Parts: sequence; structure tokens; C-alpha cells
Amino acid sequence: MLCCLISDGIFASMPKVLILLGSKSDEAVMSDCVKYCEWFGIHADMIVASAHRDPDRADELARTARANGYSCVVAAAGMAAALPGVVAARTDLPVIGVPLEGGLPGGVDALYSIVQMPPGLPVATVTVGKAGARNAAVLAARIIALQDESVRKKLEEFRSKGYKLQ
Ligand code: AIR
Repeated sequence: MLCCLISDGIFASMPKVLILLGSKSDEAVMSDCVKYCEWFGIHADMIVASAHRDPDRADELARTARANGYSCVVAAAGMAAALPGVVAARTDLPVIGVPLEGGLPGGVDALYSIVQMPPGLPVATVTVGKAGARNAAVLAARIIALQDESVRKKLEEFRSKGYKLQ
């Protein structure tokens, strides 16, 4: 019981990032986002919520993200990747978009879908694919580090390792 209380307490004090995916098929490429977040001491919840196939779920998760204690949202999708933009329309939290390959060569369909947001509604778009999964976590860490000293120290360590985990 004591253990639970202690672990709950530690858990509760960790910064949190919500990672939304357009499909379960995006999980493998986005797994590094969770791994990198955890290395920085950031708790990550990864949930599938397609903007096209399950728009109500995507909408609900985006609208409740701040109240649920998340500092920012990472949204990853391939093809006509509307998810990051839809999330940005439903929350004032910073939204980081990860374009994934799977449709047109190089993931350019997803890249253009995510990066070309209309004025006033930004999505911070990172690299296509696996590099983007990692960069999304590092960018989330940089945002969180503005107010979190332990994450800022992990960013220093990350830099000293040549921007790698080991
Ligand atoms: N997708 C799913 N709903 C909306 C979009 N844009 C994307 C997923 C995935 C691709 O479509 O993010 O990258 C193919 O999904 P699936 O489920 O057919 O493998």
C-alpha cells in the first residue's frame, strides 16, 4: 500500500505528454517517442484516435488534454494526416505533429497535411517518420524544461551525449 502511495506520488509529479496516433499501424514507428519521453523523465500516454475514423474520440482527447494534466500533445499520422491540426483546433496546448510514411513516397502527403496549417493555428511539425518520433519527444522535453528543472538537466545530459540516449 505504502509502495502504491509512493509510486502514485512520484507518478503524479512527473510531467505528462499525450501521444495520439492515426492508427495502430503507427505504433511501431512512434515507439521511440515513448522511449525518449521516458528517458527525459516525462510520462507518455500513447492512444490511437484517428481524426477520420474516430473523430469524436480524437476531439474528446484533445479537448480534455489540459485538464488531464498533459503539457503538450504529440499527434502522428500518415496519408491525409488531419489529426495534428484537429487537435490544435481543440486545445491551447502546444501540438507537435509527426508526419509518417505509408502513402506517397517520403511521406510528403502527411508532411504537407501537417505543416500547412492556416494562420493562427500552429502545429510544430517535425521530421518525417522515426526521426520525427524522436524529435517530437525532444521538442516536448524542451517545452517542458521551460518550467521543469529536472527535464532541463536531462536535456543537458542529452546534448553532452551528442543528442543520443547512449
Ligand atoms: N490515418 C488514419 N486515419 C486517418 C489517417 N490519416 C492514417 C494512419 C496511418 C495510415 O492512415 O495514421 O498512417 C494507414 O492506416 P491503417 O490503419 O490503414 O494502417
